Amino acid sequence: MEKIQRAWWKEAAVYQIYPRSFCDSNGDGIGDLNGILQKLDYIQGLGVDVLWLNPIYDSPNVDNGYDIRDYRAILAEFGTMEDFDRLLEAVHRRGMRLVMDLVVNHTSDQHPWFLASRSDRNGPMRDYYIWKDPKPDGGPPNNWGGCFGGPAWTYDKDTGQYYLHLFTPEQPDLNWENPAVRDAVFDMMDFWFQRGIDGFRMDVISMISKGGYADGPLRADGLYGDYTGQCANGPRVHEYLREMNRRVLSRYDCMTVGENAAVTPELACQYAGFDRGELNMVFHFELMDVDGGETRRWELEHPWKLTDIKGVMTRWQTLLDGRAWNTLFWGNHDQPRPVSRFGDDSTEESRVRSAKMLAVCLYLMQGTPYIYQGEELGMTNTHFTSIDSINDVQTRNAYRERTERLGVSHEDMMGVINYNSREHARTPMHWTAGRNAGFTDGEPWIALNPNYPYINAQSQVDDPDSVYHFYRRLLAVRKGSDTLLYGHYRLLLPDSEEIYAYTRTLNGKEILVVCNFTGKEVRWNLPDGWTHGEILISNYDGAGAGNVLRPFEAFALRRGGQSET
Ligand code: TEU
Ligand code: CA
Repeated sequence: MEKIQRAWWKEAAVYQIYPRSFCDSNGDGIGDLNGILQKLDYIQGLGVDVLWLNPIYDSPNVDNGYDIRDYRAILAEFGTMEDFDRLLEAVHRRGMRLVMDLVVNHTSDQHPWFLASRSDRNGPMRDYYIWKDPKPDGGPPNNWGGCFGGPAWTYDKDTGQYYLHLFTPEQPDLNWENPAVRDAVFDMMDFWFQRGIDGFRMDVISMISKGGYADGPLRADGLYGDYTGQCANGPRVHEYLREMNRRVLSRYDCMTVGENAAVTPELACQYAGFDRGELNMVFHFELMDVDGGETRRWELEHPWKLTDIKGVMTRWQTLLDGRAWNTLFWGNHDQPRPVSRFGDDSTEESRVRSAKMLAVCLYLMQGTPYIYQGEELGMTNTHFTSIDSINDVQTRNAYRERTERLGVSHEDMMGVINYNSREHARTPMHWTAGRNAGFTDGEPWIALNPNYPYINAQSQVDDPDSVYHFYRRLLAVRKGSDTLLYGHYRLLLPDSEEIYAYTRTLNGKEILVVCNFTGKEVRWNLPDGWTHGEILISNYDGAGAGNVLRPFEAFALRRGGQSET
């Protein structure tokens, strides 16, 4: 018998909440902590175990909370520390856990550390951030461009130096080489663990150790150099994470997930290896990049192939097995809506069918599922006609840079924004068919997707055939099966551009997962030995037997005569 290394965070499913867009309890148009509190029954009903909240700390909101002004205070729009404690208590009372976003690659430029740092070249906090002298010609220290447009360096004329910001100028990078910075961060993490939280999702944590400051290779847009080679997976990143683990994480029964840009499966086994004393798991970007959605985000064409998805997932499933733990996600607050991107939202029938199919395909693999709010309803991309209606700083900056400096037309740019902007994920959650989808009694901070009258939680909770109920059943099936939780993954039909099929195997037990990624009927044959299998879940009635898969058909089958116990 193969021994299973159990952990609660391996068996859990995570529900990601973007608090600003989840539920507004006081009519100011902005989602808040009391709004989340009101929806805990709904969340628990889905069968998830962990809530991950995007940043709720005090922030000037240049990047919706990813620019933190005070790590120990709640953003006033979201509520108070008392509201937070009440929410945490209610989550725990329900047997669920709560994970916070940890944003410590950078702070807001309004953080007292940065105000002090920028005020005095010789002051004690100067080295909290990364300051460099200008080049002899007065220009920035190197050619790096920021992830959200413009150069990665901003000049401070009072002190005559440039500071580094991998994102916007309002998000200066902390200098992790300074032990005082690490002390301050670890202290702050401890503050939240003492309040009772259950873990952290760590924003761009693979970037905290900078390896050098030479010019980078020119990016595809030709405007700036790419910093990834020197900033991602830098020389001291594992040392820092081990120190964090030793000093903070190891003292709590917590879960951690790093957001690791430019991580490979090999590197993931270092960041999240079972014996490494760093993190529990990492988010990689390879699935989000099968259509060029990350590395070529604003290019006009974004075709993808099923064999590329299989290639990515199979490598991660195989190389991490027994060594580290996978995260499973089709989207998050930085991505367009998965059913619009990888499924088919063109008709109601295909939307529902393909949303369910995508869930079967991914969440029955080995790893912890992360479900982004609204995905369980099959929420779709919306439609933007003007850049002025868009709030997201990345999208706005990209629009400006590409129309003004690269000559891209308004129509082309809106076309790619309508495919790929992170704004699609940030439209408010659909609760009801009523005014503002029940998100707010006031004026929503961001326009709703107009399809809420027919895609909303209320109607789906009442409908056993809904995407919501399908997610609920799927998570229950996963949780009830050690084979699905811990089994080994093996890909079938590697060359098919239509069918994704794989097995999960553990101690002689076997489950087959089959998904038709197309909106057409596809001929296929059940592999030998599966004809008397038991259907664990299916998005059609009575599926699986014939030699045709119906449009977006998906099911999981347990080998005949086997049971879980
Ligand atoms: O995102 C990090 C990141 O790599 C982003 O560049 C992401 O890939 C981008 O949105 C898509 O091109 C994290 C957060 O998830 C994001 O919301 C923040 O804006 C960013 O860090 C800065 O804190
Ligand atoms: Ca509010």
